[in-house]
Amino acid sequence: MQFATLALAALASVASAQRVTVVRVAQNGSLTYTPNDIRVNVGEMVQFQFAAGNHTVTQSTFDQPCQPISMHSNVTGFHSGFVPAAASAAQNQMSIFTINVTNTNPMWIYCAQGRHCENGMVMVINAPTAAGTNRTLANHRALAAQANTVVPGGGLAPGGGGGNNGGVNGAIPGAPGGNPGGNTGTDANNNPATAGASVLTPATYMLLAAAGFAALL
Ligand SMILES: [Cu+2]
Repeated sequence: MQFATLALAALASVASAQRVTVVRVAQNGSLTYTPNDIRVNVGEMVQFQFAAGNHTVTQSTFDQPCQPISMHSNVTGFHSGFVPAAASAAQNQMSIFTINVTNTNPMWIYCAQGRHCENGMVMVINAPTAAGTNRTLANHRALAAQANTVVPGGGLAPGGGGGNNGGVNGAIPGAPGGNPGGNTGTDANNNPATAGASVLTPATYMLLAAAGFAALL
């Protein structure tokens, strides 16, 4: 209880200075991020709340959905790790993962669990706005349906796989020499891929009392 009170106080002090956009992960057990297409200004935060299941919040490029951005650019990107919501819920708590947005380049995000990404568990922060752009969330999801999920540092996700294992495994991020280093990820303006965000908390997520959370919203 004391921890929960401290955590709430810490968050409240931050929230008073910065706008926080909340994204629910697996709302009602669905394989979704809600909302999944958001605009966030530089200096603002996005807080992912893990509502159910065991999911991740992981950054990819537009062109290679379901795979870490580090596989296809020289950007490390962010990755929440796997977050089992039930473990926190059993303690009347909620796991969250918060990023601080540091530029307005598009950030494409997927869940690295199983085939969630292939099944559409993707989202975007600051999608390209250029007239006629084909780099839309709908098109990204269509690409994701054809992808093979890769877990950062862990190879193909359970249930992933298919025909491209050889090529994919050769570039697993975190493996020695595995980062190709090329700026293959670009946005509509042909800017190199950038992480665009920093992870706010030293640990990848923190726990917060569910009751205190409701009071904030
Ligand atoms: Cu998932």
